[in-house]
Amino acid sequence: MAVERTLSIIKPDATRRNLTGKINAKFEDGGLRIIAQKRVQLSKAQAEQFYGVHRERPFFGDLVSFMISGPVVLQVLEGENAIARNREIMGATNPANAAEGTIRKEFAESIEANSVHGSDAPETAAQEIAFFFAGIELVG
Ligand code: IDP
Repeated sequence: MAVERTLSIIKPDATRRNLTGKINAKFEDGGLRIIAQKRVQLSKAQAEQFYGVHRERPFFGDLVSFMISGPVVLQVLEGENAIARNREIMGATNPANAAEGTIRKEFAESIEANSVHGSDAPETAAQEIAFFFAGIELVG
């Protein structure tokens, strides 16, 4: 297994309910290290670009509106197999299908307001990290 980095976003439904600390504890207890973190308000253009791969999906407009409905916490997580590990800790996209103990099972409100984003592959992780962070901000 290799040490990897992945982009995580704590979404507006979770920041609104003051769940940042509880979600971070799941990452840290799960063996991931938070090597960068910042709380920001995304612009519409940033959210549209970030989720550009979903532009043709019927939920795209609602997803962008949701992602700019309040602050998000952008993070880089590091650890062994971090991309897959983070997706295990997050749980399935739809909380109805998420395993016990996962972030989405415990905290997600719906398939859209599902509390966290995590990169899905090494190439997207590298792109997503570079989209939000400068190299100097990553302190491993
Ligand atoms: P992921 O976040 O688990 O990787 P994706 O399929 O990449 O899932 O979808 C990105 C985000 O779009 C999801 O996390 C969720 O917020 C939203 N989303 C996905 N599918 C639906 C849907 O069917 N309805 C509404 N929102 C959705």
